[in-house]
Amino acid sequence: MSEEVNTTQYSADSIQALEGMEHVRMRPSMYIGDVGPRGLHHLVYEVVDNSIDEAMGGYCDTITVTINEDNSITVEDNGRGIPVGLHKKEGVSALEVVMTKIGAGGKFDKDSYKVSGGLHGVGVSCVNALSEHLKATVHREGKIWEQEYERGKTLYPVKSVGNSNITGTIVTFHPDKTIFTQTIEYSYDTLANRMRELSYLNKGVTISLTDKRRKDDKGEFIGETFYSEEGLREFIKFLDETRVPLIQNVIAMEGEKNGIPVEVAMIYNTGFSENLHSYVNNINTHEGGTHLSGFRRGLTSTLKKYADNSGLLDKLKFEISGDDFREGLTAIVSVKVAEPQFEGQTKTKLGNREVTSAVSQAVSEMLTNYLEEHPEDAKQIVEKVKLAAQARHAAAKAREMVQRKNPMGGGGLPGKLSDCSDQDPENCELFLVEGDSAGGTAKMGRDRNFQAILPLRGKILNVEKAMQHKVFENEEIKNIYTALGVTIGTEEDSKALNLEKLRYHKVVIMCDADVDGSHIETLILTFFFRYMRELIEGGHVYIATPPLYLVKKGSKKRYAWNDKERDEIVETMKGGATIQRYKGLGEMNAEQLWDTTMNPEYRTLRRVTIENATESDRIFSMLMGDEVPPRREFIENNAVYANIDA
Ligand code: 0RA
Repeated sequence: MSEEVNTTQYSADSIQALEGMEHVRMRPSMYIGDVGPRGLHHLVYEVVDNSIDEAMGGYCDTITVTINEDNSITVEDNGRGIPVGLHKKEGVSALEVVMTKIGAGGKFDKDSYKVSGGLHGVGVSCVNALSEHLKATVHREGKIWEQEYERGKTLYPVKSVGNSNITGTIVTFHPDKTIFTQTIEYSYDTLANRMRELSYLNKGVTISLTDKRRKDDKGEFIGETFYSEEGLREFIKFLDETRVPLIQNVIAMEGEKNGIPVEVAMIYNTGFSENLHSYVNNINTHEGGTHLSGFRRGLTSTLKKYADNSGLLDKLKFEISGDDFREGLTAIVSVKVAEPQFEGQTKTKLGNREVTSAVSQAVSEMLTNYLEEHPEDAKQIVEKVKLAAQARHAAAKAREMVQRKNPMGGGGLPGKLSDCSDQDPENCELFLVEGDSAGGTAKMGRDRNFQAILPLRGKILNVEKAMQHKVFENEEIKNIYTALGVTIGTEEDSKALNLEKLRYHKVVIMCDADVDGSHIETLILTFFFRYMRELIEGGHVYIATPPLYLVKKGSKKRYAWNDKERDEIVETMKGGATIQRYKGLGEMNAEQLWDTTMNPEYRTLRRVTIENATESDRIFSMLMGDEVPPRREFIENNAVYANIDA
């Protein structure tokens, strides 16, 4: 492992190490993606990943993560402890090398599935470089060892500070405020979601999270412990909690194919959406890739063969397509790849060719067995596929209508759209407004040069409960497609959204700031999430934030977006102020709407992002699905945007 015998290069290498750390501080986004909330949380994942690696090697079963009162983070594991002995090549303790040399982590453990150049796996040294202070404590060889750093610079050589009869590693870091200028406040929910996900992906490992900034009613710190006995099997149950299962069991397998560790779990539900989630080395591959292609291939060929042999599809008049096998399917594919190649816009698409057949074979074997052993379930699945094929046929017709009406196809824009005059999509904004009356106000208030208005009638269709053809037949939804100028199908993927002719680069959902408004907002977001996810991923979807109050005194007018702001304004006006609560957009006049909500100079738009597709999927199916109790609980907890980070 660490002790390579080569002393000649030591000085040159340590200079390089320093340069490496400086480089991380100069170009942090190159290493952790960005320096906003995402990058901030990435630091934690980076440290936890190291402990997970230790757990995957079988050396560690417990990881604890603590958000300390001052927003510093402590990650502790009961692994072997980072080696502290002399690293001959570097001439210092191995611990110091791990903590201060960019890219050193992987060298210690050649067998681990480290992601180099990917999203994670840049190493704990990166976290060190981006922390104003970091302390590493190692329990190993009967002693407690310690070293501290400031902005990646070692404060003292590794020293022993006491005796110990356990082993493990403890890292506490304070993110550097001068790097993370936007915020250094950790989100409990974001970390909890990731720790939960990790516990499903690495069964048998206990991961607990404690938030020392907050206490519950009993005076105890907020926290959760995540542990999964069954891994992906349980993950599927968690994802499909609010859906109605079509078959009795989760179908799952775990094993190695062509030297690639593959884990797959799937179930069918009575719904219509396809929910595929894929991971490589514990990283969510949002853009899919070869492992997902392998899954699809194995699924399609196995089910096709079974259906053909069973004669269940004999009377079907049209060809079954790959999509038909995936309606109402929730599946997770998780592979471990030694040298993953990541491609795609966000570098979350697996490119390694050899993975396709490994996963495809694994799925074929797993599914063939299951279908043979569960003929009743097999029948249910084939029947569902048949229905899906019929519905797709109907949907294709409806979709053609959407395409034909496309402006570029010569069909003209929707009558209800008040378009803007600028022709450059980059400058243009489309406001989706609830109701004709608010639509009218927005039309008067807007800057017609670059702002277009599309009023939507009342409640839009709940796509979570509708079959595809109903979605494409829906007037409001057709209008959204036509107004945006987007079509379905690209050269690469017949189902992908084609954004080439997108007519507005900002699509703004503008609803009342009340319960109904937020419901409509969720309906629209559900539609975007299920049918236009690429639009969200492209950063084109925004939510407008109309004010809640107008505070007036004489000719003085101020707006407030929450109760605290309102009270502060009332205070500064020193008595005699009148407060108007806006119950809806309709109560504002055009000028007020422009001033507060539409004028780029003063408005606040929240960009909708998909922080965690797995979690968003669950939230949408819960919010919009059939089962009422969890939805009510969720809405009562009032966390509609828990994972739609805007
Ligand atoms: C390389 C070798 C050994 C342990 C580790 C890495 C290690 C790294 C981290 C990072 C966080 N927690 C960790 N725990 C262990 C040990 C090699 C040996 O004992 O033979």
